[in-house]
Amino acid sequence: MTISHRICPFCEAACGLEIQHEDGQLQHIRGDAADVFSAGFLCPKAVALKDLHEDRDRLRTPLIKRDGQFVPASWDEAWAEIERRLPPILARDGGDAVATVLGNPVAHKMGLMLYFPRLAKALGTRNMYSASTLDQLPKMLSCGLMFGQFLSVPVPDIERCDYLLVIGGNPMVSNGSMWTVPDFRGKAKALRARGGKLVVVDPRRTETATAADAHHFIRPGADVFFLLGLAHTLFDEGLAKLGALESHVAGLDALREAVAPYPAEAVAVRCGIEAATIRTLARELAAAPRAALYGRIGTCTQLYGTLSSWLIDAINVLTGNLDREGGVMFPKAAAFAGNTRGKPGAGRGVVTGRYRSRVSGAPEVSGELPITCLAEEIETSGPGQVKALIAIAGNPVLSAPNGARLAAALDQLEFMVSMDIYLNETSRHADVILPGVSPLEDSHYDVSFTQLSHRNHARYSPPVLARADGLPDEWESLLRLTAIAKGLGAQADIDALDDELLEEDLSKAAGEAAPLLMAALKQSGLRGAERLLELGLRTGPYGDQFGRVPNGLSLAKLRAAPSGIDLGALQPRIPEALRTPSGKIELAPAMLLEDLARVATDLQAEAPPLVIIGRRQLRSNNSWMHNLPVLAKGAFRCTALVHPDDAARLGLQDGARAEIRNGTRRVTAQVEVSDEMMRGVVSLPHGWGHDLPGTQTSLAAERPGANLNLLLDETLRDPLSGNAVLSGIAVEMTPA
Ligand SMILES: Nc1nc2c(c(=O)[nH]1)N[C@H]1C(S)=C(S)[C@@H](COP(=O)(O)OP(=O)(O)OC[C@H]3O[C@@H](n4cnc5c(=O)[nH]c(N)nc54)[C@H](O)[C@@H]3O)O[C@H]1N2
Ligand SMILES: Nc1nc2c(c(=O)[nH]1)N[C@H]1C(S)=C(S)[C@@H](COP(=O)(O)OP(=O)(O)OC[C@H]3O[C@@H](n4cnc5c(=O)[nH]c(N)nc54)[C@H](O)[C@@H]3O)O[C@H]1N2
Ligand code: SF4
Ligand SMILES: [Mo]
Repeated sequence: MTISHRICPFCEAACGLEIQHEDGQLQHIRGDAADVFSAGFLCPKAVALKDLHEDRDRLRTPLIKRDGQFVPASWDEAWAEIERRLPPILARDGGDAVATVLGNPVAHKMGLMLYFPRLAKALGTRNMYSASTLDQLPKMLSCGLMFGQFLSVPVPDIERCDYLLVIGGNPMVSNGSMWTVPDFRGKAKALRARGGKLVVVDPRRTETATAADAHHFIRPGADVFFLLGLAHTLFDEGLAKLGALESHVAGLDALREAVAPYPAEAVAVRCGIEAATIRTLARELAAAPRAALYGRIGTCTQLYGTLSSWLIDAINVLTGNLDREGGVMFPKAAAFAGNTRGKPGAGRGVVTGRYRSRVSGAPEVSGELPITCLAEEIETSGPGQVKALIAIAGNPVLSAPNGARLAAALDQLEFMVSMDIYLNETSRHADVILPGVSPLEDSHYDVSFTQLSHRNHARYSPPVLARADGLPDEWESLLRLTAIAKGLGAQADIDALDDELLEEDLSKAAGEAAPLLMAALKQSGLRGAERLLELGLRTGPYGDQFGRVPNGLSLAKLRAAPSGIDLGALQPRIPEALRTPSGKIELAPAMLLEDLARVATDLQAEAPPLVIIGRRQLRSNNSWMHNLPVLAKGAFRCTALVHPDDAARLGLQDGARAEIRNGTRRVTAQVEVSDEMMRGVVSLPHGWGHDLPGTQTSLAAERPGANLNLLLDETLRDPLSGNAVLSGIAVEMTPA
């Protein structure tokens, strides 16, 4: 029996697991009690790693579509097919004709994270899309504008916090997001045990709300009004105290002026929270010795996502809680963090709209365009039309609004490649599917989540099990696609290409030191993603700087610590972490102040009688874990939750089916009546709808569930970030 360690790849908590196996067979999965970061915590999904590894539906060989049918193919055949079909499109129509879509698991796969930029550069396309515009791009944009880097996202320092206000997040179920915090439940319990307070603002009395000291319903999509009311109260009642940040902010007066029209009394009806409650929450935030305001996906996936995300951190600044222990703080990751590179304290900041989407004119943000623009970019002819697509670990046919339109558009493509582990709702449209490897067959380091962790740490997982002969690692597949895109051919020497691209990077980043670094890296014997990790770690803020800092970090050091290396509690990082041109925290970026005009005209809007929101569930993860037996069993979870008063008003029966409509769009779902819903709000989880033809996820198809996103409107976006609106869409509901 062998025990191996693996960071769980399923959600952002990134728990350290202990995996027992024998002769290539998995025996047992449990939390690694010695893990320096997660200390043994795990959730039921971790155990499903075994089901995933063994799932017969999981693809192990490439598939090529011939006469409309997928046939298994060798890797050489798959590469040859791509070589035959992709370069001619690039040559004829240019890079923009080939779009890329990245899905959520990319963030959980070191090889995909580190090698996608290679492919993107080789394609030279502006048509880059990802799940970020269904998720966190508003937060990245507000943080980019305020702090100068898209991933400079301050996270609650929960272990030293006395007051935590959670808005639009349900970390008890999601296990935290844009905030890597394994065992949120345990940490929240500890916070309360030491006399602290947890407060939740959410249209549903969630699992997190149930465990909190207080919960307030909020009208979906109305967070910006609530937050303006909070900020107004802080100024109005003389509670705005910046403390140590005083000399590091710009725009305080402009912020005061911007929120002036929004006293709690003026926003209360619009957000559904009484003025007295808003004022009390502002006073509590200001009075707590150490407080954190944390907002997550509910505050992003709406028309005012960027404004809401901005106000959350502005309020953390106003209460003196940004960058102080027990407030919200900036992690200092061991590798890859933009806010640890370059000159500390100031930088170029971020800009958006360097180009715009061709059809709707949506601005580029962080190098991408809104995923809700993809269908129209495929459908609309003219120069720059998308003719081919490379989809990587994404299932937008289920995960993006109006997947039916996207599915039809995908069928119009001349060529599509999916890098995926299943033949599912999206990959069925591909001409070639390139399977990824099981998470137990590759090595891992959390490129992103170490930048969002509640405590600094570094952990590396080597492969648990050997890969079948000839099965490439995903970085190798990306590099081979890169070679094809660069015209080097399907049989190119990708190791030589890897060296060449790394040399290019090094000479840009390290100048004269580049040849020495390259020599050292070659000497390490490492390849691909691991070699980039070695470079990131050794040149990172804790690195050994290739020998110049004795005892500094390197991959060898991480390998020698299977349960990880603790790098300590978060430390204050202002001004060092800032990369704004002013070297200040920008409290009132012009783009955001201008956008407040939309808020002003919307202040009096009336609530529709019924709006829909989503819901995450512990035994599910977006669209792709419904095929794993250990998670799929038990009560059916894709139900429409409605408040008893709404059920009575609409004639809906618990357990019966109802039709939910948005104009001509409709789905039917089983009703679950529950007073955990706010009146006038129905909740249906996303990621379901596994009843489409041509997929190969047999267990998921047995209980397909309803696709929430069929009801949503792909034309609704936060104009600044391009993020889709997934919350608060008006619907009608009748018994089916
Ligand atoms: N209405 C509504 N819609 C939502 C949301 C919501 O809250 N409400 N949430 C949004 C959010 S936050 C997100 S992140 C998106 C997620 O949506 P997507 O980014 O589309 O991701 P998933 O649905 O998780 O699909 C992941 C795909 O990756 C494949 N996959 C899994 N592991 C691997 C691997 O190791 N390698 C490869 N190559 N492929 C792999 C799976 O088979 C699946 O096809 O959904 C969004 N959609
Ligand atoms: N078990 C499980 N864990 C997951 C995932 C999963 O699918 N399942 N997905 C992962 C991914 S990709 C992500 S991005 C994270 C997301 O992590 P979280 O943001 O914690 O995810 P949710 O549970 O969707 O929480 C969003 C909350 O916002 C509320 N909400 C909806 N609309 C509004 C609104 O307009 N205003 C406010 N204030 N609240 C609103 C919802 O009721 C819900 O409670 O979770 C990750 N973890
Ligand atoms: S909480 Fe997330 S990372 Fe931890 S075991 Fe569960 S799915 Fe894996
Ligand atoms: Mo997400």
